[in-house]
Amino acid sequence: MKRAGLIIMAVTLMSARTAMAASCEDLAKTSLPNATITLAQSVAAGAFTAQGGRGGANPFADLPAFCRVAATLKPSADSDIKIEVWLPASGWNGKFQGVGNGVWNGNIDQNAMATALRRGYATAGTDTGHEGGGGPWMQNKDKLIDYGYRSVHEMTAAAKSLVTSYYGSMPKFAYFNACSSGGRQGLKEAQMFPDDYDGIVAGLPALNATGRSAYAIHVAQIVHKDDASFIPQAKFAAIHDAALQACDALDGVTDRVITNPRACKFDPQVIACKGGEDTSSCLTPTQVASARALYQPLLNRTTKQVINTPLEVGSELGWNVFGGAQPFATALQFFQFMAFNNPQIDYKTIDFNDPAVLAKIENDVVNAKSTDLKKFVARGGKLIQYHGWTDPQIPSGSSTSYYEDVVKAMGSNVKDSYRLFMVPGMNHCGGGDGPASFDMLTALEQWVEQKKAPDSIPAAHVTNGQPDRTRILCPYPQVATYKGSGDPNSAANFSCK
Ligand SMILES: [Ca+2]
Repeated sequence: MKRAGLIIMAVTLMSARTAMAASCEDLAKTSLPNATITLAQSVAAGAFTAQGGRGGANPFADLPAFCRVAATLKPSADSDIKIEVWLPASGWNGKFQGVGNGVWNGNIDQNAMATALRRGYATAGTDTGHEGGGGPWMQNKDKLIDYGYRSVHEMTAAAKSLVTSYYGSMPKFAYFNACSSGGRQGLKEAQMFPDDYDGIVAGLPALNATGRSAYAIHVAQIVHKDDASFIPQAKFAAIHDAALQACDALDGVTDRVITNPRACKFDPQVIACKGGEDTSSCLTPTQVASARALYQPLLNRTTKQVINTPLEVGSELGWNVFGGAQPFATALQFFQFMAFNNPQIDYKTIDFNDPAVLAKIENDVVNAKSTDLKKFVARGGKLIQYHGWTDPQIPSGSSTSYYEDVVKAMGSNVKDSYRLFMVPGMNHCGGGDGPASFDMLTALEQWVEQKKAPDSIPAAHVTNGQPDRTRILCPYPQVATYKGSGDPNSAANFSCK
């Protein structure tokens, strides 16, 4: 077995890197437009460690040998985009995977790159052109464009060039795979640079990043209107239990997961405190009013248009994100640094009826709301989007609304190129009581490479590394429906309807 494995490895190595291939160190001489290559270095298997990391186990100890390239890209005079490209020294799967970032980005996600590398991918990541979170850089038009969409596009072009130089051939397929702000980056790619990727996984995309920031501040204003309006975190479990009481069984399985929150009517009034009491298991009248308001969208009062969809029934355990003691930091940074150049802004004074504020919330550089996927579809691109119904950071309605808007704009045949999978009981990029463990990239590979469209995707709920419940995820608007008999913890007893 060992000998056969060695021979296969040798053949792979030979077929992966042709006579045209450059050595890793030679990549430093690659000519890339508007770019300076700052590092081209062979890294031995297991030798890579995180910068600044100390103590504890090295999370990269299992990485195979790879060629590590770093570069700085300057598509505009103010740009300062850092990228890294990692190229497997052997066992390359012939493909490229771009990875994305979370929140306001500002660092290269080496963990996501490592995941791609372990699967044999050549991979790239970027800091999107600035360091750290939201800040004064947001007032710089070019830096905002870099963050909004240009950095990922430029990274992709540079990475494909380096892949081609190193292996002597273009990647057979290119994928983008990320969640949160990275999901937003994926949608931006499909909308603006349809030739960059053959397939895109856009998880929990912050596609309405600015509207979401407005909604988070709106929630903070509700719960901090006065002391009585605030809902202490100790009460979230009681609200969640009451929501489950009202909605959990509607899907035929009582499992603390609400399969379709939209099918459910829940009024937090059901746990109103009686006779002037105030305990962690009930809500005072003002707290009932706050809780009701959190389930309502933020509307433009003049046009009645939805600025952002609300937190969904089932998300209550995560309400400290928007409804905690302090406003959601990412949302506040949007108003401090991007919408207004005022780090001292008092969030309580932000008036969502003020046309000047509303105008700032519309931001096509950052948001990814364009429903025109025609070019991406025409070139054969495939897009898998997913979102946890109980996401407390990016209310999941932005994904269902966007999907519905795309179908409206492009017709229902768009499902041959674009599918949305809503994940019941999943929080932000994972976690929760639902089946939050799944492999969207494999589903995408099969769709792109074998034309096998994902009619359902296997998923599991995992406890201590062990799956204790399997389910299927279904293309929206279908939902995983219990067949009515058999083990409800087995995916085999569910179908998409
Ligand atoms: Ca249920």
